[in-house]
Amino acid sequence: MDDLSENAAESTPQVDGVISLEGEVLTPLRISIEAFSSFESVEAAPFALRCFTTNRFLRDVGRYRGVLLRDLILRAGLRNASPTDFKRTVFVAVAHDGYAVTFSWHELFNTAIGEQALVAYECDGKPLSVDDGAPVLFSGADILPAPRHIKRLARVRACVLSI
Ligand SMILES: Nc1nc2c(c(=O)[nH]1)N[C@H]1C(S)=C(S)[C@@H](COP(=O)(O)O)O[C@H]1N2
Ligand SMILES: [Mo]
Repeated sequence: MDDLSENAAESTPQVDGVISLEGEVLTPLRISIEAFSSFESVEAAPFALRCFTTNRFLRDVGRYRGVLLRDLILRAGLRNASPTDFKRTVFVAVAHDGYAVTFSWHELFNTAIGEQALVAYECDGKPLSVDDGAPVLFSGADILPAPRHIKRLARVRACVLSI
């Protein structure tokens, strides 16, 4: 399969290490971790993984390296049929097991959260394996990191909310 192909369909099977950008984007994409080298990489600070629901400490996590979620979204391009669509766009990030979380356009493109929301492929200089949860979507500016620490990210869907 191409590292970067332009024909992600809803029925596309989920493949380990390949992330689909889909929904209300200009060009639905499938991007493999190998193609991440064509994006600028960013490094996150080490942190304590703590569950939101139980407040339980799970473990310490080292320095993730990855690409910004917003850069992946920009590669697919946001649809803007009406010039204010982006202001009510949300992104649903879905893992292989169906676990899903949201990010809003505002968070990613107009707050500090977007500067630390990354899809990680390395931790402490070592490649993350599928067993480690790769690719991991991690929101480094969240108060409690576990809910938006998504293991085995499969796809990101852009949805323009209706009012
Ligand atoms: N893919 C996926 N990622 C996930 C979850 C999940 O169910 N599936 N649960 C989240 C929650 S609520 C917690 S507390 C942590 C648990 O991390 P652990 O299973 O690595 O200890 O993973 C987060 N990331
Ligand atoms: Mo959790």
